[in-house]
Amino acid sequence: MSMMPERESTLMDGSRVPHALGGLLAAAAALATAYAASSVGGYGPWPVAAVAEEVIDLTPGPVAEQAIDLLGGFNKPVLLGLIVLTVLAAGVWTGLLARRGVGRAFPVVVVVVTLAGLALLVRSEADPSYLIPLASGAVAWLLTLQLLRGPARRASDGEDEGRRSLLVALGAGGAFVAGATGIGWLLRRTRDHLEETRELIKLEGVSRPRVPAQVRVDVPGIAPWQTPSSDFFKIDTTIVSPAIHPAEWRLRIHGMVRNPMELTYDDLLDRQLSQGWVTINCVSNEVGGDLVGNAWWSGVRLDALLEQAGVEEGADALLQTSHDGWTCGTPLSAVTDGRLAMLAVAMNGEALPIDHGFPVRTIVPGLYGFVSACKWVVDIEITRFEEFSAYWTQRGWAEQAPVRLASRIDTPFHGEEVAAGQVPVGGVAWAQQRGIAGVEVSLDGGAWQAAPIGGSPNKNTWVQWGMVLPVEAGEHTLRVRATTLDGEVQTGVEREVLPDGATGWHTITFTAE
Ligand SMILES: Nc1nc2c(c(=O)[nH]1)N[C@H]1C(S)=C(S)[C@@H](COP(=O)(O)O)O[C@H]1N2
Ligand SMILES: [Mo]
Repeated sequence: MSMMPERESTLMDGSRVPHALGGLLAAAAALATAYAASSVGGYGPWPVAAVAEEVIDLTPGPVAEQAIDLLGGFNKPVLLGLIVLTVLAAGVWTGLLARRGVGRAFPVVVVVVTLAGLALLVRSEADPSYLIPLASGAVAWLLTLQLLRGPARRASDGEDEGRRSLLVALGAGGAFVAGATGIGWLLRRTRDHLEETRELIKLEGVSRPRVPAQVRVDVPGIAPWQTPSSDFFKIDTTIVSPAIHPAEWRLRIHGMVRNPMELTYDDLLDRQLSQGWVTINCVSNEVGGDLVGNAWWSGVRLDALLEQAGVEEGADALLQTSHDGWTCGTPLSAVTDGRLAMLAVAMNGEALPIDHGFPVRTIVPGLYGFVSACKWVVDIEITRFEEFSAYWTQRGWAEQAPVRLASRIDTPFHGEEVAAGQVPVGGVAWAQQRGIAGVEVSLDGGAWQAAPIGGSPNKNTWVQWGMVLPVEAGEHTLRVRATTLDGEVQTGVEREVLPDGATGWHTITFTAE
C-alpha cells in the first residue's frame, strides 16, 4: 500500500499534458492569425485553402475519385479539417519540444510554414505579399509557445499557481483565437458581399477597352501596354479597403462654390460618361520601378461638375477626402484646363475594383496619385491651398506634384544573362500631358542612339520603346532617356522620390554570353 499523497494529484502533475495543451493553443493561434491576416484583403487566399488545393492537385486521380465517392460533397471540408488537424497535431508536438526551450520547436514551425508557403507561391497569380499571413501566423505560434511555457512547466510540476496561470493563459489564448477567427470571418463576408454587388453592376456607357493598333512594340519582355487591373500597382494608407455599398455612397462638392452638391452613385451614372487611356504613377516610384500602370478609365468629367457647382473667384484647390479620412490637394487648374480629369467609376471597362477605389475615385492625368487620385472619394471641397495641408504634404511631401518625365528598361532585366549577338532591348516611357517624342539608349556609356517607340492614343499614356542592339560577349551597361514633345530631354541628375518624384536615367547591367 502506498502512502497517501499529500494532496490530490491531477492529470497535469508531472505530465506532458500542460505542454501539449500549450502547443495546441499555439498552433490554433497561428491558424487564427493567418486566417485573419489573409482576410484583410490583398494578402491572397487563406493558407489552409491554398494547401488544400495543392493537395488536390497532387493527389492521383483514382485516389481523388475514391475520396469523392466516399465523402461526396463533404470532401473539401473534410480535407480542410484534416489540414487544420495536422497543424494542430504539429502544435502539440511543438509544445512538447518547447519544454526545453522554444528554439527546439522552431524547426517544426519552419517546416509547416514552408510547406504552406510553397502551396501559396506555386499559384499562377501568387505574390510575395501572400506570405504576410504565414509570417504573422508563425510569429503568433512562437509567441504563444513562449508565453505558455512557464505556466505549463509549473503546472506539470504540480504547482497550484502554475495550474491556475496555465488555465488563465489557455483562456486568454482561446479568446484570442475566437476573436481573430471572428474578425477574419467578418472581413471576408463583408468583402465577398461587396464583391458580388460590384460584379453585378452594369455600367451603361462604359465601353470595353480596345487597345489601339499601333501602341505595341514587338519586343518580348516589355510591360503590357494596357495594365490588367489585377496586376495594377496598389498604394494606399488603409489596411482594409473601405467597403462602400454604391447605394450608400455620397459625394459632397462644397466650399467655394455657388451651388453645393451632393451626388449619389446613380446621379453620377445618369450623367454623360467620358473615357480614356491614362497612365497613373506613384510619386514613390524609384527610377526603374513599377509603381506605374496604364488603364482605360471611365467616369464623369470634373470640369463639367464644377461648372455646374459654380466655382467662386479666388479658389485654387480641391481638397479631396476619402471615406477612410485620407486627403489630397489637387490644383483647380488641373481639373478645369480641359484634360480628362474625372470621377472614375470604371477601370478597364469594369466597375472599379474595391482596392482601386470602388465605387468612385478621382483620376487626373499628369499628377502623381498622392495629389490627385483619391480612391473611395466622398468629399471635395473647393478651397485654397493656403487653407489646408493634405495627408502626405503634412508628412514632408510636396504640395504640388506633376508627374516627371521618365523612362524604364524592362528587358533585359538588371543582372540578366542573354545570348551575345542581336539583343532585343525595350521598355516604357511617360510624360503625361506633354507626350513622348522619342527614346534613346546608350550601351556601355556610348553615344545615345534613338530607339523606335510605339504609338499612343493621347499624351496621357506611356509609350513602349524597343529595338535590337548588337552586343558582344561580356558585361554591359544599358541606360535609357526620353524626350518630350515639347523638347525636354530627361535629366540624368539623380533625385530621391521625396518630396516630388525621382529623376535620373534608369541604368541596368547585363551579361552577354
Ligand atoms: N483613399 C486613398 N486614396 C489614395 C491613396 C490613399 O492612401 N488613400 N493613395 C494615393 C496614392 S499615393 C497613389 S499612388 C494612388 C494609387 O492608386 P492605385 O492603388 O489604384 O494604383 O492612389 C492614391 N489615392
Ligand atoms: Mo503614391
